[in-house]
Amino acid sequence: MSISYQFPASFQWGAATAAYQIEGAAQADGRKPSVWDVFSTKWGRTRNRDTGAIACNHYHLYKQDVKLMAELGIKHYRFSISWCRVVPEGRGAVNEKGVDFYRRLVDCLLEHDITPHATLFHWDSPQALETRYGSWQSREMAQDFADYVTATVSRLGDRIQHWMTLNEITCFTHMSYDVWKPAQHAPGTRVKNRQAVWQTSHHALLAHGLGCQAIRAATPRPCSVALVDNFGVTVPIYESIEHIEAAKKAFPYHCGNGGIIYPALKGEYSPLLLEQLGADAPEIQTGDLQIIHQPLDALGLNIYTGTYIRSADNAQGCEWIDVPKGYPRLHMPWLQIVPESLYWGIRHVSETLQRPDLPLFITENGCAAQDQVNHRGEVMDTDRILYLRQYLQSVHRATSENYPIRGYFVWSLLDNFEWSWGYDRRFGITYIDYPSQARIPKSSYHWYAECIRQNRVV
Ligand code: GCO
Repeated sequence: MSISYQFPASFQWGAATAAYQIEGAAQADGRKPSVWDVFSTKWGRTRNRDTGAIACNHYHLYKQDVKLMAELGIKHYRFSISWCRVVPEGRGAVNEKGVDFYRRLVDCLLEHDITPHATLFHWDSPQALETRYGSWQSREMAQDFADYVTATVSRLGDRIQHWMTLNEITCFTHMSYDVWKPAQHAPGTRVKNRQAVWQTSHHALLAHGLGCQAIRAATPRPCSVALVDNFGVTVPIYESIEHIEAAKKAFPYHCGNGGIIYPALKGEYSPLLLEQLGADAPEIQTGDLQIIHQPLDALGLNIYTGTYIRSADNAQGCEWIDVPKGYPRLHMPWLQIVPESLYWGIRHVSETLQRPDLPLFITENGCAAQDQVNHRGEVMDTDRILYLRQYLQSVHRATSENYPIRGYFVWSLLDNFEWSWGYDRRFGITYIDYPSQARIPKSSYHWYAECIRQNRVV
C-alpha cells in the first residue's frame, strides 16, 4: 500500500520571514540602526557588502506579499518585529509609527484569514545598546529586551496571539562573539575568552525568561508563548538500537545543545556539557535558572540539516561522523540533505529532552538553490521541491507516530537578505528580482500550494 503522506486536518501550514531580511525601509518612520545595519556596511562582513537597507522592500510592498500568501493558501505566517522600529534607542521612548507598520501588516493578514505568529527578536538588536554596553555581553540586555516586549505586546496583543521570544540564540551569541577570529554575525565582537561567549548566550536565555513573563503580563488576552531554537539535530547513522541511543547520548554536547535548549526546557545546563566546558561555563547567578525555565506553550524548531552519529566504545558512547566529500547538499556549505533530521529533531524533544508534553512547530525549514529565471520568466526549482518533499515526508512520519508536531513554516516565503551571504543565496519559494522588486512564484511555490490544498505531501 503506498503512503499517502496525508496530514491531520488540524495541521497548520505556514511560511516564515524575518524583519531585517525582507523589510528594507531602514530609516523610515523613526527606525534607528540595528547592529546588522552597522555590521553589514563594514568591509568583508557580508557578500558584496550587501545590507538590509532595501531588501525586499516589504515595508512598502507588504500588501502584495500578503496577497501572495493568500494565493499560496497558508493560514499561518511567521514574521519578526524589529526592536529598533518599536524602541529605536533600545530602551525608553516607543516609536508609535514603527508600531503602526505592524498594525497595518497584521490587519492585512487577518483580513486574508491568515494568523500572525510574531517573533519578537530575530537578531536585529538596536545599535544604541551595542554602543551603550556591548549588547548581549551585558545582563542589562535581558531587561531592556523584556521592556521592549512589554511595549510591543501591550500595543499589538489585541491582534497577535502567537508570540515567540527569540530566534536561534546561538546565531546571535556564539556566532556573533568570538575569541580568535572575526565573528560572522553582528555585532561581530572579539571577546577575551570562551566564557565570555557563553555569558552572552546566558544573557539571551535570561532575556527569553524575562520576555516570557513580560508577554504574559502585557497581553490583553490569552496567547501562546514559544521559544524558537535551531538546536543541533543528532541523527543515528541508521536506526539500530545502539545508534539511536548514541544519537541521544551525543545530543547535549552537539552545537552546545546542553547549554541552550537544556536550560530553557529543563531548567538546568546539561551536567555533561558543564563538565566539558569547565572554566568556560557561564557565570550563573542565584535565581537565573528559575527565570530562564519559564513554562512554554510551544517550541519552534528551525531545522535544515542534521549530523550523523554512531555508537562508539568511548567515554561518551558515541561518535560524530564526518560528512563525506561528495555528500549531497544544496546551495549552502552547511546544507547537507538529511531529511530525517526533521523527524529526529521532533523525537529528541519528546525523548532526549523528555518533554513529550510540548507542542512543536517546524518554524523554519528550506534550502538555498541556484535559482534561474528561464526564457519564459519562470523559476523551475525542482531541486528545492526535491528537498522540501523529502523533509515534509519526515515530518509526516512524526505525525504518524503521534509526536506533538502541530505545523510547518517553510523558510522562506521570499528570497531575502541571507545575513553574511547577502543576496547571493536564495531561500524563497518566491523569486525576488531585486532591481525591479518583482515577485516570481517558483515551481516550489506552486508545489507547496498543492500540498496545502490536498493537506499532504505531493
Ligand atoms: C536561521 C535564520 C534565518 C536564515 C535561514 C537560512 O535559521 O539561520 O532564522 O534567518 O536566513 O535559516 O540560513
